[in-house]
Amino acid sequence: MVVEALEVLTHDVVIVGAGLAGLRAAVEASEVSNGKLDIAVISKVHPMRSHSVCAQGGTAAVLREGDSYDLHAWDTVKGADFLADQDVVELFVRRAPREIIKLERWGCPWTRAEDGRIAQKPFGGHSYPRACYAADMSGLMEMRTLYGRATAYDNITFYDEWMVTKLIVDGVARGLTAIELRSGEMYAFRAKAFVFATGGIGRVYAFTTFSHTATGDGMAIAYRAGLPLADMEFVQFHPTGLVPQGILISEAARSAGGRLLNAKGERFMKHYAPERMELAPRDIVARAEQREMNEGRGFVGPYGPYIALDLTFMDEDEFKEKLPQIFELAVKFAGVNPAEEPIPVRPAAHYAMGGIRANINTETRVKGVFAAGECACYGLHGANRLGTNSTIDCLVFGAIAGEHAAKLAMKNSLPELPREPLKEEEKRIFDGILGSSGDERVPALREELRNTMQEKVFIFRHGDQLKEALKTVRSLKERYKSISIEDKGRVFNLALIHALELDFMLDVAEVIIVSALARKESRGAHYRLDCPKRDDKNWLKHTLAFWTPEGPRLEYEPVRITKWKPTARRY
Ligand code: FUM
Repeated sequence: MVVEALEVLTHDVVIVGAGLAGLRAAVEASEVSNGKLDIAVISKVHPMRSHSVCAQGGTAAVLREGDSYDLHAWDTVKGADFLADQDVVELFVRRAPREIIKLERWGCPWTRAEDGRIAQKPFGGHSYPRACYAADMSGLMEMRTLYGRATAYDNITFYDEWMVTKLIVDGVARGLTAIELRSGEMYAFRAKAFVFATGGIGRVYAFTTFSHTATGDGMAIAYRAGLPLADMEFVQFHPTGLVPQGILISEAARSAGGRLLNAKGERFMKHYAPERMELAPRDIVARAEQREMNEGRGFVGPYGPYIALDLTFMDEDEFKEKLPQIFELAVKFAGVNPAEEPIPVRPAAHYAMGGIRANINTETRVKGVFAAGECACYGLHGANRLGTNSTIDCLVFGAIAGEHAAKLAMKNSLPELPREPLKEEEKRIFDGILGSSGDERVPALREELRNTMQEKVFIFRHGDQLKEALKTVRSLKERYKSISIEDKGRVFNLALIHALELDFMLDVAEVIIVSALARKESRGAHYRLDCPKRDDKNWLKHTLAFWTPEGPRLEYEPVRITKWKPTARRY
């Protein structure tokens, strides 16, 4: 397709992001409209390179007699340290099973139990084995299934390797701008409804399980357009990032019996979560590991301290059958045969509980904009998400977003798209960023940002360190104004893409820090050494961050409690 720059491409529904939530939204929007709506899916990478393919462990749902919706909901609410909106949790657990079955019917190769039913395994913080899985490649198999399904509809157009840069809002959502990487040209998109399903922010940290593309673009774009970001102080650190790269070693390894050991050979989780041990919720396990290392009980290696994940009770054949991907990752990326020696791990940035504030129907505060999956915050995960509740979040709320976006698009007409913001955006990017000739370099600024977040906005936080981090991020924002990009070409200019991503990451990092600095308590994944207690009286509320030229302005919103009053959280 050859089109003029800033040509306006028109669809009924535009979905940004082609991971689990985006694809699920696309399929639902297509089905709800009986194939009548014209749907576009825009993705910075080919859909099968979306970060969702990296999900390993599984997808939670109530499928068996001994389990119940209330139990799944309770586990989620308690895991969330009571910051979850309970009406959202109740809807979520009820809608989860049908998503598993839908995927099954669409061809997802779920691992089977001996009786032929979909197998389920235990996961951290869940009181029942409710994680459905496809070996240790659950995300990949779910993505293959959904991508296959979505490409079967001829009313869904894929814009692969297109990067969205701006959301245009004027009362209602009016359009988007996006760069086609292949040509380097910018286009505008008009639609009646927009769904953001752009994933997480992991790359804001130096040590992360996330793909290089997880730079918080969608969150920053929505924030700049006036939508609040909620609960951004709550960043999940997964207990088992492979040392040295941070690649995910799934909790499935601990579900299979993997033990965490300190350098004294001690199974230290007995001091922190004596009942659940290695399968306590992630905030608790990650904090325990970090404490062990901080107090000198970690192993010392060429890449810093680490904890041993011991799975040597399995022989190589059993390992390769049950956890094939983990076996390969340990051998190829750490040089360790995990059937013979423990895998070196430490906590790695893994998930944003916060995101674009949305309601139970995934509607944001701007009419026509919906958000689903990790980039959204409808209050499902509160202060700490349970493992396997994320892929199912993408499926449940992706479907809800697709349905509501489709219904809106079927009854609304196309809003006018003003030309002025399009021209401004083109100028900002091509004259301002690509044309700039300062002496700052994007990779250097990005590394400083990621190291600052890693050192000062990590598992154990302190007000003084957060203030220092904020100062650094604000100075990086100033220095960003003097970057230059050596490659001035348009075609597949990844240097330009990295510069745009850094710009988004700086905004997201600032929101995380400002929200964390304001929250003077410890809850879930947010632990303040200077305020170590949970404080329900003052802080049982969601943080909302609004963009202003001076930095984020915070407001708060009450948590919706239906059945479960906050109690002490013991495991
Ligand atoms: O450990 C894991 O497999 C990760 C699962 C999740 O984040 O839900």
